Amino acid sequence: MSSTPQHYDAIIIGAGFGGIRALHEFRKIGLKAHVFEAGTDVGGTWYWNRYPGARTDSEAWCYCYKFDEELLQTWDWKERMPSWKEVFAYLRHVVDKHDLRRDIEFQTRIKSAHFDADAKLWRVTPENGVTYTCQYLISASGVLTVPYMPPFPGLETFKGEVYRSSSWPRHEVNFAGKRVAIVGTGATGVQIIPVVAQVAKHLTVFQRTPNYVMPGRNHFIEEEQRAGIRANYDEMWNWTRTNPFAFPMAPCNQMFDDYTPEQQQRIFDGGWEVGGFRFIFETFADMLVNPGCNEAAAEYIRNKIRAVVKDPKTAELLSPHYQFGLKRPPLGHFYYETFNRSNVSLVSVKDTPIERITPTGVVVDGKEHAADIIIFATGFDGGTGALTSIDLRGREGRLMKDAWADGPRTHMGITVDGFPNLFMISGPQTPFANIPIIIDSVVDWISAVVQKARRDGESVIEATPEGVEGWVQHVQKLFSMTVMDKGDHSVHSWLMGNNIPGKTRSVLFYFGGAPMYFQELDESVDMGFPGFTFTKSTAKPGKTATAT
Ligand code: NA7
Repeated sequence: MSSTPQHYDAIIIGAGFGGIRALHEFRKIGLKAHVFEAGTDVGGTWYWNRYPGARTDSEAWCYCYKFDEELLQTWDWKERMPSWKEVFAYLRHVVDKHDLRRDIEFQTRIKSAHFDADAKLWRVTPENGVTYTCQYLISASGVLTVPYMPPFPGLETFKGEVYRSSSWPRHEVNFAGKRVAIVGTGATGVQIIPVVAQVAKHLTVFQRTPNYVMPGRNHFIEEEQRAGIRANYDEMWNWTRTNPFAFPMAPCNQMFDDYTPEQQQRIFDGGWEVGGFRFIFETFADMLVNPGCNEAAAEYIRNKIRAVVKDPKTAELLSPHYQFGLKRPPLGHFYYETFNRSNVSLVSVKDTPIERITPTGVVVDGKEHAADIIIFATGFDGGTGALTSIDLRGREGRLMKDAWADGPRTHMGITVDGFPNLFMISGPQTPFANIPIIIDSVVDWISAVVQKARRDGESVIEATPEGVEGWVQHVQKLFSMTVMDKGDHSVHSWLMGNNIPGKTRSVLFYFGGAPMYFQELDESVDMGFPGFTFTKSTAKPGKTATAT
């Protein structure tokens, strides 16, 4: 057996939306790329999060790839917000249609990746212990990959069934006639609760912080609408370039203070009725920066909760009182209505946290809530978790975990100084926006910089510390303009990382809007990649050509 490790031009971690798009691109530009995927199939988020009620919060026709025009004209999306099954089937189809599966190695979780500065390559080792080498390392392991599980005492003594939303089993879970407990009321819990409530004997919801849940208003896509979507893709892609959240919606230019209170209500009504994120995107452009507008939106939603939930005490417990947008607002389908059911009870664990789990239930404030099944939907170490949870080392053995101890530091959300030839897809400090669209532009940028380096005979591409410092300052400044920065810092939000005990609250996303980000990517290419160094293949390590 040869002792020389298998070498690839590029190793891609993860076979979700980002990894698949990157593999397709690298093949296109003639690179030998290989994907390592922990699951048994492609899908990423849509492989793992197969819990009851799991569906996208984005509309199907823009939560997909742009690169395959034929597929856009032939794939039949069934629902406005597709279920996990539909997205999973779509991604499997893309992979098979483009014969990508042969370059994806499944059930292979990456344990470590070390940059070898002398050899100018990455040494990548999965959990199976076999080491591979590559020139370019692409992290496509997603925004929400590493689940967070609070250490509830006594969990190991529980005699019933335990499920985690982020690693839902492949078999059907039978809730009929069972007493079910669910911990967590984020976007995931909000999707699970109405579905399980319909079949469970009793559902007890343990809520720490209420969310502003907007109506999803999912529906089947009729043939006529489908034909309209297919005829308008070019226009839609153009809109995704001008919408702050990269959705195909005409830009909203309405400023809250330009309207009378009656007009403001009517505009909010319009956004609420049409459903989905349109309550944010199609009402007022200044909702996340104008405190008056933000509070009016928050009060509008609280009034909706009061109108739906019959028990005033439950309605009040479900009503948030922090800035709208501080936590990522979930979309619900009959979420608030579910709390009017006689088989559903809400237990607030805000002031009286879960004390322990017993063999037969969950104890809060000295009282046991009996359960046959417990579901944990307790969130993720978002943004940075995927990279800080593995042994990822750049120059001089520096760990990414240490480099980001006080929060992520990136250049354009794609690269990190001291970690040459590492490119992140959906990395921290990229826009908080429609993910497949951002992925598309990021992969195009990575492709452009790699092609430039290969054309010029340069083997190492690296962000400069100045480039990174500039980007960090930039994203911080953008964040400081939002209500999130001024908002209540005690409210946990994976958007800022403070949902994880001990994690520094920091700016994990770029809040300048997708159009400005796209422009910055385009300018970077046009200007020859400022803020990066390029090392010639023949040059001694450390000897670099600087793009200024
Ligand atoms: P989230 O939105 O981070 O929600 C996690 C939930 O778990 C949230 O309600 C937390 O309450 C709750 N949680 C966490 N720890 C505890 C403890 N110890 N006790 C009680 N409750 C707890 O994650 P999701 O998976 O729902 O959504 C993630 C994203 O996926 C979502 O935004 C979409 O982009 C898709 P807290 O709010 O911290 O008080």
